[in-house]
Amino acid sequence: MVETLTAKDFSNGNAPTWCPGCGDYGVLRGIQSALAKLNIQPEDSVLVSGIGCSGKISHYFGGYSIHTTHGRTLPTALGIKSSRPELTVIAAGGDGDGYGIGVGHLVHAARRNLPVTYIVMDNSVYGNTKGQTSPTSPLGYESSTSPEGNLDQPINPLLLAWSSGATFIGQGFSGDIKHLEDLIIKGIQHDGFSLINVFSPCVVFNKAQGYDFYKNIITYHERPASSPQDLVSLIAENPFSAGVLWQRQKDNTRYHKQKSEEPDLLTYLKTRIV
Ligand SMILES: Cc1ncc(C[n+]2csc(CCOP(=O)(O)OP(=O)(O)O)c2C)c(N)n1
Ligand code: SF4
Repeated sequence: MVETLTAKDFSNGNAPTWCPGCGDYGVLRGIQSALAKLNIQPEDSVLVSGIGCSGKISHYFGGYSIHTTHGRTLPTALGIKSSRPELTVIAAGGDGDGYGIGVGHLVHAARRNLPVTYIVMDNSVYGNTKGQTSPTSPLGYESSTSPEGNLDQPINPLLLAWSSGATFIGQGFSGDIKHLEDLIIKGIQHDGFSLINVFSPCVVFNKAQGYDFYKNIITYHERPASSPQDLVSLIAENPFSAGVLWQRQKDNTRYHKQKSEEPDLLTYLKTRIV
């Protein structure tokens, strides 16, 4: 057990292969420093990632990690948390992974409210496959899959999560690591599911939404919305609002009760061996 942890303790020494300037570096750093500040030991933490440039984040993580299949980040993370509740479980992936192919899992993870922190590196593009339009690409966004400009209304992940019952909704920016680190700490401390949407620029395929774009448009909020109406107007006013935007405590007694009553895996397996 390491007494005083630093972000470095959550690196496995592999050098990231992201493009220079990719926003995902900031997210990796935010996760590493948040865990160190919370004094969570690397062996007590798991990072589950999806497929995409963002999915590579688990390759660099110094705790346990799983690089799962496209869009299946959340079911994998929820499975781990259900069987090993004592672990800190972080799920991470891109907007394509989480809001496209995996969007159904977001809805059910929010309903179920298991204490898993879900960090989405939202660059509004499919970076890994060379810049196709994603569920959060703005209207008019031109790519090989929307050569005449995106005609589809982008989804709002925050409102989608809220309407599914999410008890913690935050938004951050990989260009502001200090703020992001604080957001991740609060997400991990929350007794329930937390969604943290992070604007994480793809400097190669979505140049219109680079660091300067976000710096000029983000507004910071000190406190979560006080009512659903407040949340909706906050997001309607500026979808680039950052901070803990929604937080509620839902009765998690059933989860904690089940957790304390469940035998550990080894004990369970022994009962199955005849
Ligand atoms: C089932 C399946 N469908 C499609 C793909 C191809 N694919 C790989 S990554 C990706 C999109 C990734 O975009 P995003 O989740 O936004 O992550 P980014 O690369 O931008 O970080 C796609 C469609 C795949 N690997 N598996
Ligand atoms: S293509 Fe975009 S998302 Fe992928 S590593 Fe490069 S900058 Fe990051």
